[in-house]
Amino acid sequence: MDRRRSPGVEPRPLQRLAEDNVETFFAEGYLTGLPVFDAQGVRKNLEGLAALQHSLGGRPLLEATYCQERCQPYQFEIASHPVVLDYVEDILGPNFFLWCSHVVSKEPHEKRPFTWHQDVAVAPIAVHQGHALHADLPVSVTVWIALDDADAGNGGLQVIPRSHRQGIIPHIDVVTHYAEDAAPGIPLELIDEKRAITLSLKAGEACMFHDRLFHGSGPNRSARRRAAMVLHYSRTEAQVDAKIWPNMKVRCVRGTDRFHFQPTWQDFERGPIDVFASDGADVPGVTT
Ligand SMILES: O=C(O)CCC(=O)C(=O)O
Repeated sequence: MDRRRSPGVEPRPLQRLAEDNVETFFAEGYLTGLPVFDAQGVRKNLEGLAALQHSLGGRPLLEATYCQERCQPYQFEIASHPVVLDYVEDILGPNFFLWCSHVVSKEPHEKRPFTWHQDVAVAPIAVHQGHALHADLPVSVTVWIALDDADAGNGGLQVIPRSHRQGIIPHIDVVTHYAEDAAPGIPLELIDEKRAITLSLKAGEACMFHDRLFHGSGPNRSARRRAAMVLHYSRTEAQVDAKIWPNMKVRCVRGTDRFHFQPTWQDFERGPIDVFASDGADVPGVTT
């Protein structure tokens, strides 16, 4: 008998980042092509996505699922997948929480792009006063998991390599060629499109990036849907600005939270959860 295994307990597959992957993350601001789900996992994710969309009235899931991991086991299951957490641990260290997950599903021919932005500039989350971080380290990392195959044809994620070294850029309301609505973004004159690359990912693969990396995505010009699960994790020294996001609760998904700067949740709640509004307004895209 293999004495390292308890009877009935499957060993957890570890897919740690190699040292040179970690170096690449800090040099380029991102890593891509990370395997997470096998074919069976991909199928299960798509079934979960269809059920989630059905439960939300069948509407396109561009905004409706922000932070709904507190009430949607499907979202939480993906966000707490051990392989994902292993990757995150290799960048953030042993203690971190999940503060937001959401599905970005670009339906065929969806015109709306995601404006170029830095997650650190659009999310009011920072290291608590009294704690300091080395300037190269992110407060948060984002993991973007392809639920469908994603590429330049269907509005795959775009990044500007090494842009995370440009500091935090004040964001403005940006109107794009494709959408009339303005969304917070990096002023277009600061975007060097020639340096942008599109990350092509197969369903079940992920990319992860630094919270200062410039990223966004164009319209879906194809007949193929492009759905992704976007996950945001922060080291436990971080705190959300409660004046801006008063209902934000996080879940420590790896290690321990010694600080408790942020309210946490344990059991699934009845949803949808309204995390952003301070004035009782609805979660964008979600009706209560
Ligand atoms: O999935 C996309 O197209 C972009 C998502 C994104 O940038 C974000 O959620 O911060």
